[in-house]
Amino acid sequence: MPLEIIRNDITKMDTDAIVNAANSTLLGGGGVDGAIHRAAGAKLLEECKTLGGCKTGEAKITLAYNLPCKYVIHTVGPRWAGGGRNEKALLESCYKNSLALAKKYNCESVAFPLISSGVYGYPKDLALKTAVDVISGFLLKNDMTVYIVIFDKDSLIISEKLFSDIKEYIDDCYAESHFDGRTRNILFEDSCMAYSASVSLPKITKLSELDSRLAEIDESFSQMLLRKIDEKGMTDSECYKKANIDRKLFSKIRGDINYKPSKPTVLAFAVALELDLRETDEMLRKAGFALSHSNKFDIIIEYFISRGVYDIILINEALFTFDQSLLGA
Ligand code: AR6
Repeated sequence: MPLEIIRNDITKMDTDAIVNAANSTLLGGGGVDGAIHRAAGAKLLEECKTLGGCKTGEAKITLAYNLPCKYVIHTVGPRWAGGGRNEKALLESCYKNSLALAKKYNCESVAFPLISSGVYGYPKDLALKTAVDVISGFLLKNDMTVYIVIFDKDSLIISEKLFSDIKEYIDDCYAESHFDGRTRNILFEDSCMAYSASVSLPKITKLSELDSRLAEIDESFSQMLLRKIDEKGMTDSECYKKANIDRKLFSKIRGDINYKPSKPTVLAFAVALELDLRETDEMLRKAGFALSHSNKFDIIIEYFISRGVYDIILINEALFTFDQSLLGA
């Protein structure tokens, strides 16, 4: 997945580069800055001393010494002062300049902390939105895997209103699924008994009959995906980028008519193609899956699709908040 939001300690990331939320001296500090310097060892500070500091919104690169990554990109986020002091544009610059440096150093993967959202006081939801907007814009034109690493377990990413709406929807769906489940089982058992009493199963006696049935096989997942891309007037790259699916995986799907995708991959394409619930269900069935009210992941996806909300980043933030795997590869 080109953009992933994960929970981790950034010093453990073995991406090509990690980004440090530093201060303008570049000589270390608290928060993620302190953690990175501790894990990298004293040589990082030695190299930082040669850089002559860094202005807010700008970025500088060093080696990573004892860290598992190759480079550390140091950027200085703005202090939050209520939003009227150009904070958003400065924070955008942090991401843009860091990504440009990562690209210049041929990094294929880079991990960001939520810059400015700790000591510098930037509200976490706004900080995340800016991070996602800038990174997504960059990924439309560049191939790179970018991680946003969230450290503190309890940081609520989506708004409280959306959180409580989704929670209510999940509770309702669970209740409904348990009630339906019981009803459906009874009906199913009854109908099985009636069926076995009255009907003898059709027998396929000859191999040629089996052949002809197999010849009537339905459109595959890969065929449906390519057909829908055409019908929606999208290019392949518009579709896989919107789905947050990487180009290599898309090529595999395109080249293999019988490709078996994972459920999150199918749903990522359904969201990118803005399929309604019926079409989403059809696409899932092609890959052997179905939406179920017995798990939170499916209910959350259904919540968004049924409301016509196809913002994959917002959906992933909601999935992340509810501890579910994300859409995409
Ligand atoms: N891995 C990932 N994220 C982390 C980690 C970690 N190990 N530790 C903290 N965070 P902050 P700022 C998160 O305060 O707001 C320093 O003293 C943290 O939960 O590190 O840009 C500098 O020297 C928060 O969400 O950076 C500057 O003086 C995010 O990283 C000042 O703080 C950023 O929090 C910079 O403040």
